[in-house]
Amino acid sequence: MLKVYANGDFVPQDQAVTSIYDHGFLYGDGVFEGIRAYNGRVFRLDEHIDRLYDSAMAIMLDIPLSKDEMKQAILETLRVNDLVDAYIRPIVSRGIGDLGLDPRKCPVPNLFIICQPWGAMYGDLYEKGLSAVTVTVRRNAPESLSPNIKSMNYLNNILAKIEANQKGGDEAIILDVRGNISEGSGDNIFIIKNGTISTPQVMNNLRGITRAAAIDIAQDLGYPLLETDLGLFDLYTADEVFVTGTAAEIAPIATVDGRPVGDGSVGTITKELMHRFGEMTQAEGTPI
Ligand code: PXG
Repeated sequence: MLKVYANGDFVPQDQAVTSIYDHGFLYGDGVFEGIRAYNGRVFRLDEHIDRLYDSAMAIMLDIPLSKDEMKQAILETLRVNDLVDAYIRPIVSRGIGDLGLDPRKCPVPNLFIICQPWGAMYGDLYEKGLSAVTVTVRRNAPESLSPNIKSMNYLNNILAKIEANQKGGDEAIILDVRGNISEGSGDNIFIIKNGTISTPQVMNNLRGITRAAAIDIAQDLGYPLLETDLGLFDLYTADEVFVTGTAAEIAPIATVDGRPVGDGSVGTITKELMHRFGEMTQAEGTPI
């Protein structure tokens, strides 16, 4: 059985538990990360740790470890589980309190690090392309709950995913309250038009680490890259569309709302980016 890091100890999965009075459970009060290891190396570990601590800072949650201790705890969790290709999920919840929502009732945060083996999330869809659907539920307004906080409250994303499921789509495309494209339920979105690659600015979406890697690759290959407001028009008239995420990697979109993207097959630039991203994840990263 896999072992989970639980507040400094390694325990079997079924013993990695917290109380129903943990405000993570009661209110979704906490933060997390989704990280991936490829070929014995953790991809962009420092970036994930920085984002975890920024999410925590945004909700005034003090993580009980230094960033370096967190890094070592993540690497050690992979080592005790003998994992070289894995998905890694650090979770920091507010901790155990009472039924009142005041976080001051929770003096000690709970830290868990879960790891498990992980392969390609979308299977043959990397060749065929995903069907994406726009959903009516809007992304949390940054003035209410910033999408930059990777918090334990994912109901906004889950509502989007439910709607995509109901509509028969592989992934949801979520607009923000102004009608601009924000992101998918668990990934960022890019469109390509006449050789220019565009993605929404980070105000209305999570500052994806795969998004940053895709931008690095696009710039390296010399494609013009824009971070800009995008609307439904841009989506429906794009030559190519793809999404990026730690779980999804770079995944091509073949249809949006039943409309074929380009000729409905995976575009050439998307293929090139997918290939380069594959090389990057195999070669880069913090050794386990
Ligand atoms: N946007 C959102 C809302 C996310 O949750 C991304 C973008 C991509 O970010 P990274 O840094 O991974 O490139 C995410 C990532 C899932 C799943 O099951 C995905 C994520 C979190 C939890 C589960 O697909 N997120």
